[in-house]
Order: sequence, then C-alpha cells, then structure tokens
Amino acid sequence: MSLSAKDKSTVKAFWGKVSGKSADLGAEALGRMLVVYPQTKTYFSHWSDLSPDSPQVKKHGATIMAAIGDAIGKIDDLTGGLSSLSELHAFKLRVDPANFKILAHNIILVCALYYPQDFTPDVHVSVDKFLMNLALALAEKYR
Ligand code: HNI
Repeated sequence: MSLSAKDKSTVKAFWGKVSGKSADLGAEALGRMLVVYPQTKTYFSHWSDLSPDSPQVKKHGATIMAAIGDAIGKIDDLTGGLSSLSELHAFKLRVDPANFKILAHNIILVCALYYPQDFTPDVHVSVDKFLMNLALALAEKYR
C-alpha cells in the first residue's frame, strides 16, 4: 500500500487547500473522536475539559494537524520522519496504535464535511492511503 507519485501530489495539493483551516479541522476531528470513540478519552484524562468546544481540544487538534502538515513534507520517508513522534506515542504516552486509525477516520470525515467539492473519490483514496501510511509510521517504534 505504498504511496504512488500521484497519491503524493494529490495529498500535497489537497493539503495546500485545507491548510488555512487545518486548526479547525483538527479540533473537529479530535473532538469527534473523543465523543464517538469514548475509549480514546483515557489518554487525555489529565485535561480538565474533553468536550468538543474545550480550549484544550482545540489547541491539541491544531497541534496534530500541524504535525500532519509536517509529515507531508516528509512523505518520501514517513518512517524516518516520524520516528521521534512514534517513540513518544509508544514509550511515553503509551497510546494503543489502533487509535491512529480511529483518528485517521475522523480526519477523513472532517475533510469531506469541510471540503465536499474538493474531497473527490480520487482525493479520498490518496488521503486515506497517506493517513494509513502515517499510522503505520507512528506504530513503527512499538516493537
Ligand atoms: Ni498524539 C501528543 C501528533 C494521534 C494521544 N501527538 C502529540 C503531539 C503531537 C502528536 C505532535 C505533541 C508532542 C509533543 O508535545 O512533543 N498524535 C499526533 C499525530 C497523530 C496522533 C500526528 C496521528 C495522526 N495521539 C494520537 C492518538 C492519540 C494520541 C490517536 C490517542 C488516542 N498525543 C496523544 C496524547 C498526547 C499527544 C495523550 C499528549 C497530549 C498532552 O498535551 O498531554
């Protein structure tokens, strides 16, 4: 399931369009993940407010999307580019890697919600492949 040159250019072009709103997208994706998949809340139990409108959810949603934007710059070597982030999630945060796919699902959903015209089936395929490769790279340090 490696990314073709076309996947890479499609992801870059789509992200170029959404980058202005990426903080909003990230907040909505993270907020929805916490509501719809409440098992994910365990990792954020140190936050005072886990509701979708909370300032912590908004701030961390923006952080995650910025990291994804950064990963697009490393799209030719996601495993190497994300190794320290993988280490952080594996050993310090101890996030079950199954959750990376759950977050990816919410990001896809929010892309379609915010950009119904731009998020064509072709874009959907490439973004989905990219996020699955990103999830795999984040899971790399677990074993
Ligand atoms: Ni994640 C912190 C990126 C998925 C739980 N996470 C971060 C940070 C980045 C980041 C960047 C900040 C690191 C730092 O402070 O140095 N996380 C990403 C990315 C994805 C992801 C790119 C996938 C697309 N993280 C997840 C998932 C969970 C998760 C799916 C749990 C369900 N992450 C955390 C937690 C923290 C975190 C918990 C620490 C948050 C805090 O502020 O305490």
